[in-house]
Amino acid sequence: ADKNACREVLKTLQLYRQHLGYPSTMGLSNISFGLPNRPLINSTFFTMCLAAGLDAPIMNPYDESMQKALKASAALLGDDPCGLAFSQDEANLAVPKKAAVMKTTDLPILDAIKQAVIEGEKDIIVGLVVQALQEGKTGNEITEKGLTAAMTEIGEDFGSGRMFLPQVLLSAETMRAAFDKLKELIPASAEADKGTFVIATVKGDVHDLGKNITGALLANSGFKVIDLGKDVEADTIVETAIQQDADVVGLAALMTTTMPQIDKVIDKLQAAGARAKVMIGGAAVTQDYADSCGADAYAADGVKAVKLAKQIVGVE
Ligand code: B12
Repeated sequence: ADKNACREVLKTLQLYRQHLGYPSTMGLSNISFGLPNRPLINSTFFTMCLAAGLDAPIMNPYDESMQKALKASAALLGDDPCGLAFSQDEANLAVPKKAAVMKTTDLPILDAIKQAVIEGEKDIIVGLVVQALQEGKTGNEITEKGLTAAMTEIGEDFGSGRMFLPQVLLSAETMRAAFDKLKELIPASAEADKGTFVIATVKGDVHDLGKNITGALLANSGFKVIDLGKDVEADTIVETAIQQDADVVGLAALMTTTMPQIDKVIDKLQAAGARAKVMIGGAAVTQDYADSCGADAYAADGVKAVKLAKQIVGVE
């Protein structure tokens, strides 16, 4: 075999693309002639050729390793945005689809919303939320039984390797679209007189779905909610708490790596003499952690957060 053959082919493909720009086609399997493990050599060569600009390979479409190489390359070369198709494929291989998956639109409405979030069906989710409200479901029911239930299942599947990051991202976007519509259709309560609640996801952490839900529930219960967003510097949180004379500062952390940020904010609030009580939440946080870092309250979910906030400001 010619040791330069592979490099020459790649160079040719690149030059061809640069100077001529026509689609290119070529056979692949001669490259492995006489070598052991031909499928491996063929699929490796194939991915190199794709990166160099090959458009139409002549190959056996039923060859599984070539198919996999094609899909993985599409994910890496940006032809499969965010690697979503690749992730869905791999997830289906890891767990064959449950027997008969019903079409989203045939399910009862809250189940349909849950399934649409899991499947990342961004196009239909807003319509489903509107339909659920028309059917008399409340915002809380939709949030709890539809959106949060979906995310809980996604969390389990992500943790156990049945779902991958691109899919979680798509589901998160779908959930956000649903939630934004809900907020638009059910505006926060008019009198925000129960107290001021500053809420944020701590520095280094971009998880904000649960924080948004908690903030919306608080706003709907009569709190003035100042949402600083996600990945927020400790100093920004402390400054806002002081400027706004906040009653409560709510902090979300979803990762073990970002939990120490909670301690940081609490220390800085104390140093600055803020009167606000601190309430913490998010997947990684526990009551034990709250006790150890000196937080005033821990809420496992948004409904609990509202209850505790009312206790803190003395309206319940
Ligand atoms: C969705 C999700 C994402 C989305 C987030 C999208 C978004 N805009 O939020 C994306 C895809 C971006 C993501 C990225 C990552 N993620 Co992620 N993600 C999740 C997942 C699957 C669900 C989280 C969620 O939204 N749940 C639904 C909501 C409704 O629940 P919730 O957040 O818990 O909120 C409720 C309560 O906690 C509480 N609450 C929430 N906030 C607050 C705030 C206050 C003040 C209070 C009182 C209460 C409260 O009330 C809420 C409503 O009832 C979790 C798995 C899990 N088990 O949580 C992993 C998870 C949190 N992610 C994880 C990881 C590792 C990552 C990445 C590092 C992955 C990577 N390799 O890149 C990155 C991190 C990026 C970063 N720097 O932050 C790990 C963390 C592990 C750990 N213990 O540290 C988890 C646990 C998954 C896992 N099992 O490995 N992720």
